[in-house]
Amino acid sequence: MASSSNYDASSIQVLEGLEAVRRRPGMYIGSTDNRGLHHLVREIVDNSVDEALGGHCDTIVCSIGKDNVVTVTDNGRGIPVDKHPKMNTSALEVIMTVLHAGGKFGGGGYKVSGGLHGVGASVVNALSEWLQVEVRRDGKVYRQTYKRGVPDGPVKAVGKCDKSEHGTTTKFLADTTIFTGGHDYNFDTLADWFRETAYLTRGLKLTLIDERIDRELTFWFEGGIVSFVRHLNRHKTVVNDRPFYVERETPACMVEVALQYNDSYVETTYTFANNINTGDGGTHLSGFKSALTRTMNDYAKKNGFLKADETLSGEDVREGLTAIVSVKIGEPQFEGQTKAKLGNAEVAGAVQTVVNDSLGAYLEENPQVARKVIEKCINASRAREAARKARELVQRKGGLESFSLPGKLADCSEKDPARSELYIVEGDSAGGSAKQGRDRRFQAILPLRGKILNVEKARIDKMLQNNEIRTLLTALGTGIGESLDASKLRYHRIIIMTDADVDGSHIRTLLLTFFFRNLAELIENGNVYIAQPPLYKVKAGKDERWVYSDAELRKVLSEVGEKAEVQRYKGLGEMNPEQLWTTTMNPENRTLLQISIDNAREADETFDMLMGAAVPPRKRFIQTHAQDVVNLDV
Ligand code: 0RA
Repeated sequence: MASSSNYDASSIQVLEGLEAVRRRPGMYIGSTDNRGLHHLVREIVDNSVDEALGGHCDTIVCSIGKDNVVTVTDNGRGIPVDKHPKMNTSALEVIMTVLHAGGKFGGGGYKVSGGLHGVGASVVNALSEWLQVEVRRDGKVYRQTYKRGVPDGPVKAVGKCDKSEHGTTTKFLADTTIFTGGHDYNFDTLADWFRETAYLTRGLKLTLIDERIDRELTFWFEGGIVSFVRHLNRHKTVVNDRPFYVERETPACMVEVALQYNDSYVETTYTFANNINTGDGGTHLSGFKSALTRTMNDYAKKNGFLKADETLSGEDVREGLTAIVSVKIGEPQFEGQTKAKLGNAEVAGAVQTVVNDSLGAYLEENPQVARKVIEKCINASRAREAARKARELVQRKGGLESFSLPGKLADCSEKDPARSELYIVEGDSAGGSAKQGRDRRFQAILPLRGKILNVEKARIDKMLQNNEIRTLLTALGTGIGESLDASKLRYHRIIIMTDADVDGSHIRTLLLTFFFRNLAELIENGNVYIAQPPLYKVKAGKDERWVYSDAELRKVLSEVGEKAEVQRYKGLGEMNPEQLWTTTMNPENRTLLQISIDNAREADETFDMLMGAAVPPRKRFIQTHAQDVVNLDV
C-alpha cells in the first residue's frame, strides 16, 4: 500500500532529522550553553505567541518546576490532532517530530520565525530527555509523549474537558547530556524577554512562574507598544502626552510604530522584527528615520516654522525621541554577526510610507502637539549649530599646534600616546601629591577643581563653556561628539583617581557620565580606567600592608592577629607622594578598573536615573542601594 511505504519513508526521515539535531544542536539553537537552554523555553513559548498573534489565544503561562520541568500552557485553538493527509499520522505528531513542520500548519498571516528562533517545537523535542504535549479541543484531552524526540506511541484521547475549553500544554525536561551546564534557568532573563514580548503583543497575558524560588510575574499591556513607550519615558517630562501610534498592514509586512518625545536630548529607538529585538537596526529602522525627518521638515515648512532654505537634520528630529518600531514579516532575513539587523529591502519602503502618511496626518490633527515638537526640533538644530561653533573654537584654541596645553596639566615627557597615561585627579592637594609621586616620563597629571558640570542636564554648547571640561578636552586632544577623532587621543590610559568618599564617588560618576555621553568611543576602546586607592593601612610590628576593601581587611586582620593597628585612608591627600605612587600609581602593584560599556542600554538607564532631571527615581535608587555606599565616607 502506497500510504504504508510513505509512512516508512517519512518515519526514517524523522529519525534522521532528530539525529541531526542531536548531533549538531548548535546549528539549530545557537549553542548548548545556558543561552541555548533558554532558547528551548523561548521556542515553545513563541509557538503559543504565534497563536496569540493570530488572535486565537490571550493567555500563556510558563512555569519552571522544582524538578526543572518546564510547562507552557496556552488557551489557543489547540494543535490539531487529526490525521495529516500525507504522513498517515496525526498533525500533532508531525509538528512535534518533523523539522520545520510547524509553519506548514500556520493558518496564514505572519508567522514569527526568525534568527535562532522559529526552528520549531521538534527541535526542542529532540533535545529533551522527555516531552509531553496535551491538547484540549472538541471536549477531549489528547496526549502524546516523546523520549529524545521519539514518540512513545500514537496520540491518545486521555480524558474529557468542557466543550468550550481549548488550548495546548507542553512539558519538557531539557536533556542534560546535551545541556551539560544543567537546568540553570534564570528567572530575570526569562522575565525580561516575557516583558518585551508582552509589550509587543498587545492584550496578551504572559505569566512566568518559578517554583524553585517561589516567584511569579504576569505581564499584560493593554496598550502594547504605546505602553512600552510610556514605560521608557516614565521618569521623563514628556512633550506629547499621548504617544503617536500607527498599525498598518502593507503588502510587504505588518508595520506598528509608537513614539513620544521627552524633554531630554537623548534618543531611544528600539526596533523589532517578528518580536525579535533587532539591536543593530536594519531596513525598518532606516525607513522609519527617513519618514520622520521628511515628515517633520514638510510640516515645519508648510506651517511657516522653517524658511525655505532651512532644514532639520535627522539628529535634530530625533533629539528626545522615544520610539518603538515593530514589523511582522513572512520571511525575515537577519544579517550581521549577531543576526540582529533586518535585511529585507522591501520593508524600508513599507515603513517609510506608513509613517509618512500617518505621522503627517497626526501633526495636522494635533497642531498644539505639532508646534511643541517642531519647536523642540528647531531648538535642537540651533543648539547643534552653536555646539559646532563652540567645538571649533575649543579645537582651534586648544590644538596641539598652538602649544596651549592647559597650565594645570603636568604633562609627561613620553610623546607616544600608547605609552602615556593621564591621571585625572580631584582637587589641588591630591593633584600636588600625584605630581610629586608620579613617574613623569609617562604619567601626566590633570587636577580638576570642584565639581564638573552635571552633564546630563547640559547641552554640548553649555558644557563647552565649562572651564574644567575645556581643560580636560584640550588635554585629551580628541575633540568631542560628532567630530570626535579617537586617533588623536594623547593618552591611551585615562585614569580617574578620586577620593574614597561620597564627594569622590560623585565626581567619578560625573566624569563617567561625561565620557559616556560624549566620548563613548574612548570607553569602547578601553581607554578609560578608575584608580583603586587603598582604604586602609594595617600595621603589625614591622609588617605593613595596604588593604583595598573591607573583605580584604577582615582577611588580613585574621592573618596578622590582634595587635594590628588599622589606619583608614579617607582621601588621596592623606597619603604622601611616595605612598600614592606605591599603592595607586605604580604599574607594578596598582590595580586599575577598566570601564566598559557592556550593556549600553543598562548604563544609559542608570546614568539617566542617577543624573537626570527626575528626582524621585534617583532618591529611590539611593535608598535601595544605601547599604552598598555606607562605607564610602566613614
Ligand atoms: C496549527 C494549526 C492550528 C493551531 C496550531 C497549529 C497551534 C499550534 C500551537 C503551538 C502552541 N500552541 C499552539 N496552538 C495552536 C489551528 C487548527 C485549527 O484550525 O483548529
